[in-house]
Amino acid sequence: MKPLAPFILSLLFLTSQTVLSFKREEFRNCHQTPFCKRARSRYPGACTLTPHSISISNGDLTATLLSKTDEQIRPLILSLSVYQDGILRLKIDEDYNHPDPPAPKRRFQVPDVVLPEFESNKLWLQRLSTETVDGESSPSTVVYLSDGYDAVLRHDPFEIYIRDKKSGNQKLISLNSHQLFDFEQLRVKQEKQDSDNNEDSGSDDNWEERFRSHTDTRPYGPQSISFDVSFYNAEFVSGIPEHATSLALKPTRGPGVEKDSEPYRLFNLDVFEYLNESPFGLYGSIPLMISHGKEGRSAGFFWLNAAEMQIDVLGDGWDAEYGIELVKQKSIDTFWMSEAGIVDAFFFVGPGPKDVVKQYTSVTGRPSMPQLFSIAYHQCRWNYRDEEDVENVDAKFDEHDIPYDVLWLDIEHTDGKRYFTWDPVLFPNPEEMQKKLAAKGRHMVTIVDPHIKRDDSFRVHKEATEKGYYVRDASGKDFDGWCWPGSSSYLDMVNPEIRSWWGDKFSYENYVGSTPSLYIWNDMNEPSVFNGPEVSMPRDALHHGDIEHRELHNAYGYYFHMATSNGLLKRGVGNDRPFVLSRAFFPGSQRYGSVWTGDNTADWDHLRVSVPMILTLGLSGISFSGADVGGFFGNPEPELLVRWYQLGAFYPFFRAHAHQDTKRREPWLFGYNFSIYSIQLCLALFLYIFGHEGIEQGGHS
Ligand code: NBV
Repeated sequence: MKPLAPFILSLLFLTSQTVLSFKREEFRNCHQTPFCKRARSRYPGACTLTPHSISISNGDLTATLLSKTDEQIRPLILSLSVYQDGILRLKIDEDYNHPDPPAPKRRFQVPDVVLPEFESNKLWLQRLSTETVDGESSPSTVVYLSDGYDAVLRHDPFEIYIRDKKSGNQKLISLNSHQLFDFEQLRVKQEKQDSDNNEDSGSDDNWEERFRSHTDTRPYGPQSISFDVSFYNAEFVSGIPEHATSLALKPTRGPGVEKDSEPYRLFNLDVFEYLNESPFGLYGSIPLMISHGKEGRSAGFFWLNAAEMQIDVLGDGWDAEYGIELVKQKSIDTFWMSEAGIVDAFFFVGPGPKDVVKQYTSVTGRPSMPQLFSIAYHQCRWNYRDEEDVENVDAKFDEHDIPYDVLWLDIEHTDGKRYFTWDPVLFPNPEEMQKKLAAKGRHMVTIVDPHIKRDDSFRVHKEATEKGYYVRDASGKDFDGWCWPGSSSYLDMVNPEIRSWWGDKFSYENYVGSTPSLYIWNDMNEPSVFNGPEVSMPRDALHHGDIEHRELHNAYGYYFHMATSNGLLKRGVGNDRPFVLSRAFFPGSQRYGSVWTGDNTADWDHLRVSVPMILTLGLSGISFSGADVGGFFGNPEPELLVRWYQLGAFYPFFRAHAHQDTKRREPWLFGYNFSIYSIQLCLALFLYIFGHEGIEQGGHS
């Protein structure tokens, strides 16, 4: 028996690891994602589109893109618009006036992200000039962007770039320089195609798509878009959160990169125990990339598109793989692929990184001014059990003279996961509890998730059903998925009427037991659906206006956050600045509150990676963000917890949080050692304030 013991022990260890860790097989990789696989197999030079009928219409340059080789495809309509600060916007969409064959429906253009003030700052184009750029065989149309820059549309092969007039017309940023552009057009399913759905056949039969036990009916066939974007004279590129990885994005293809390496994925997902150092998509998505080069020169590229996106950073010499070494100005080349939507892209000229962030936030909005209390320390745990627990924790902070401003309640405070309610036994007097905290100048935050319990006695569900406010499944019925409350439905937040109805739920009379010192936490808004494909909503679910879920997936959480935040604004007096924390995010989320980096783990790697994650969020407009101090999963050793507090003090959003299965870890539970470390914390703060850079290196090395 003896030799069996280590075997059994290692087996036990391995199973516990599998139960606890990231379940890769639940999520698709690029190879299992048909649009990604197809796009990655394209060759440079494959695009045969050229612009025709170039003219000015409504102050924009417009053109029709036609294929030189395939007359079957419908024309595409391209437009270039110029805005203040040298911002160039490129749109490419189907030609909806084309009769033969007509587009079966309009593709989704993300509303409510671009600020109306930005739109009104469009500079009306008066004049286009045509020239033949040195060394080119085909002419180009040139558009004046600003005193320093021109936008150029090269005709054949089709390319769009910005040139820097002050540096001898060198390119700054370009699209389709390697002719990887592709735009799969919407189609109508023909009868004969129903029986045949082999994705890999390469034929016209790419309709249904399967992943594990899920089938995506894909009623309009493949509809992806892909293209290359190059950043010239750049040393590295950053951005495209959310990934648990470095600030400078590592190449995902090219010499020295493993053959099966994945692109950076942007697909909002509820990932259980995410991995450190991974291109895997997490809870939020911002398709903004910022390049940085010598002399502090930066440029930016933003693609406003809410469908699943995959982005390759191509390492130096990637083109050699195709046997074509392209002679070109030094650049970092990237390859962008999205499952659906349109091209609605913005080019930012910088020149510094700060300018790029300013230009990007002039399009999507500046971060809202936070409530003063919310930039202080927050104490959270899944869950503070009952009112007595809340009272004790609050009292202990005073007893130990540890400053804190906000106490949080997770899902267990509700009556059966019906949000806007309180467990009648554990929290019988919620108003009194909040008032006691408020008397000391403290606030409370409660969780409100997007899954609504399908229970007819629950008012929110009853009303939502009667009004037809839920997202529908592919057959047109209210979508029914599994989440914390059991059988649940999801509000169709892309519809402004539903957002406004949701907002009203935060009024004091609707949210019984809430007081002016109560604020909100939106979790699970990717949205997370336990029994859905990749723990989310099926891509063929239907939203308002027959928008497929695939087209807006990455923006779902954004609309939920927006509706909640506007609800707090509406609720009245004293709440002129809402505070809403959200797990999912999208461009523009900075206008509605803060975000955090989700379910991290109590280990040194997660402490370390929180720094580039939060910096990347900041570069992408979301300056108010943080990571769970102490790590959500697992039990931190005292030194790790202390170091995490030291670092967390510098997170813009500073909250300790822990999983319900972890040991209690309120700061006074760590005794003498903790106090010693607290002294170090003060020292570190002191050093930081006086300009030393010690704090970031103060962690475990
Ligand atoms: O609501 C429970 C947790 C919450 O504490 C955490 O912060 C979220 O990221 N929630 C996820 C759901 C359960 C995760 C295992």
